[in-house]
Amino acid sequence: MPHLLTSALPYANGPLHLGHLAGAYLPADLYARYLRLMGKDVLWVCGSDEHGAAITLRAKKEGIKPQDIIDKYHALNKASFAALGISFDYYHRTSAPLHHETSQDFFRTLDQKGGEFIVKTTEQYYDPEYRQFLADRYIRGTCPRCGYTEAFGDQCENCGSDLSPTELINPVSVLSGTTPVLRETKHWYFDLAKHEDFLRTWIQEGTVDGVQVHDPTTWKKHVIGQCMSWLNEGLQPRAITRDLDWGISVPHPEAEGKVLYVWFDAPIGYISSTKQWCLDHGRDWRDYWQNPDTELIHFIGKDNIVFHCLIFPAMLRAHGHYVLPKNVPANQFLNFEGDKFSKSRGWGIELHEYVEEFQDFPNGEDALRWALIRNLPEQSDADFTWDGFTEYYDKDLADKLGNFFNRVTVLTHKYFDGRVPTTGAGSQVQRQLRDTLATLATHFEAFRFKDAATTFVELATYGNTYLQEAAPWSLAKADPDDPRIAEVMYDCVQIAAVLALTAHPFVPLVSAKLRTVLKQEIVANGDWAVARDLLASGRPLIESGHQIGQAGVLFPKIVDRKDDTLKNIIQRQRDKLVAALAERDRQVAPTPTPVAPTKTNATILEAPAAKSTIEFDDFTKLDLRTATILTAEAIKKSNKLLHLTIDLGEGEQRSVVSGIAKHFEPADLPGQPVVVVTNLAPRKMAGVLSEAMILMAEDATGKLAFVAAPVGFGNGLGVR
Ligand code: B3M
Ligand code: ZN
Repeated sequence: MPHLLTSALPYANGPLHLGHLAGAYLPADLYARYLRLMGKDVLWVCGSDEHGAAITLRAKKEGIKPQDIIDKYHALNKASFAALGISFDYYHRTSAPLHHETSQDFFRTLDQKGGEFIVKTTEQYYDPEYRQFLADRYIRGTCPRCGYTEAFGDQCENCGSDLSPTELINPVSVLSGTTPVLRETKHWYFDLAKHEDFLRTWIQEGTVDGVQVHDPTTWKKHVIGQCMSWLNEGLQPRAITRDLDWGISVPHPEAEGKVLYVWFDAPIGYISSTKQWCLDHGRDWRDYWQNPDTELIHFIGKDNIVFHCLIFPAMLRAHGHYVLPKNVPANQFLNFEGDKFSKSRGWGIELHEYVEEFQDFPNGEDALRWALIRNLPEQSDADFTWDGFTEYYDKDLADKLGNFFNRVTVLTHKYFDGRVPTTGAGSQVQRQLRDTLATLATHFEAFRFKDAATTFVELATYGNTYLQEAAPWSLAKADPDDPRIAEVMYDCVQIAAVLALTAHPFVPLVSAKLRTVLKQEIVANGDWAVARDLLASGRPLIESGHQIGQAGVLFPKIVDRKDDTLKNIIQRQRDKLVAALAERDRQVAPTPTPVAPTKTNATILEAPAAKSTIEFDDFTKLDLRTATILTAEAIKKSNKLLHLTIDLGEGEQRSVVSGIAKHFEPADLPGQPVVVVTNLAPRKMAGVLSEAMILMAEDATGKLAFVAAPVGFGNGLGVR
């Protein structure tokens, strides 16, 4: 049964960051590596998405050609993936002639079928100065939902709303900076509504024409939820052509000067990538795409769900003969140190930066993979922090995996010259290893990679505890010939062998080193299935008498070391963030004024825009207390900030800078009860130190009110 995996084709218009890696690439890599260990027929394709207005816009901004942009970022992204062990079978590009042909053929087939496309003439924005129609991304204006003044014609990046260009207030052409005019133009629309019933049954029941093709209970709830909300709103025809001069020309006599919409050709990129790999390897691409036995899995981030679960399947269905995805285990988003990744704000770290800046970090590629795997945004948004990175590295890789391996090899050499001792023991450990392999497989097959990582660490913990409690060094002291010593070391070598083998999907670099140390064929070749069958039949993975090597220290700890090299590498990253924050404060950019917010929401002023799901433990980290404002005065340099002193009770006063100047007169504030976060790290704003943050609520008109207990309520107590 062929396994065909795809990962979202990244736009070749900029570098990728850790969030991308955790979304669509690392999970797919874990899955691909697992399947390969299991000896499956796996083909994992990806490539650069090299069309779309984002690329032409960037080229225009930099004064170079779109081709220069895609060449640069295709190479950069491909190299970054390779450096981090992302093991695509093929990384194609959508500018390749094979992809253009494949996409045009696809269009022609749908066109010739009749009934799939609707051709419509509509009014669209046109820039008379540049004499061209404006793609959605070429129009900016004010978002009608949140008032953000820099919204794009298709989406507001501030509130995330999907928009159409004519909804924008005060639209402006990005090309000329002038107000665009409406003009008639003809476009091809894919009649998605026609496929609504098919999609609904396929998503909800997992059946096509009465045949079960997948099990919907294995799909993530948020994926099905998003699909159902689209379906319940009713699907609309989607324009699949654009008036642009960059892209794949529409193969139709009446479509001169038009190109296919990037989201029409990009998913077809999975097919052309497969074709190219098959050409290179003497295989037939139809064995993957047109074979009902194929398990097709799309790895994506949640923003791409609609394209992969509704539009592309409908395209495949309309075309006929193609398999549909068996699952689309879309991930949620990864944030970075509590906020969204943002290049312009210097928030985050790009893959190529990590590779460069961590080149002296021992097994740094694996350290990053591991930190991300332990914290994948599988079911809800997650947050990457350098503290987390340090902790996962030290606790899991150094203390558990590295330490166990090192001790086992050292002790086997000490007591048995590195030869696996002869013994009759091991049934309990054998059972444990069998169970671990089974549990790991279940997690991998259900795309629960975080759980798989936990199971893996638990095995290392089991090994360490076993070794610690059995204490062969004490046994040897009492009686060097105690047969228990051989038993313990034999068992531990078996545990080490399973760890070395199953480490491969998570930390491939280190796994390769560990497997070399053990010098055993099944483990070295990574034959998971063979190992599983051996253990099941009660046989050991590594036979008595087998000679193993020495592991040495694979993961020197970050914390508790005499020299600070590793700590310094991480500290440099923290310093960058402190600098980014200082820059943000310096600019004190006014937040967009809401025009017509749809709901009342409690807001913490100056809080980051990203609101990911947090755990209860995160919430309890906030020290919320009641207080009273004592003094309030304007800050000269800022029309937004006020400098307040607050009384927390029991004589404790603090200085607070709050962005409420536009809403309140300083004279009205003394005596006002407030609720404050008291344990936020102090920081300077407009040159004044702020040692707490005041909580505010915002109503439907954008008016602010204090979140507070009634006047006279006692000060200085915690808030429950
Ligand atoms: N390039 C969008 C993205 O990177 C797009 C994915 C295409 S997958 C077929 O989010
Ligand atoms: Zn908005």
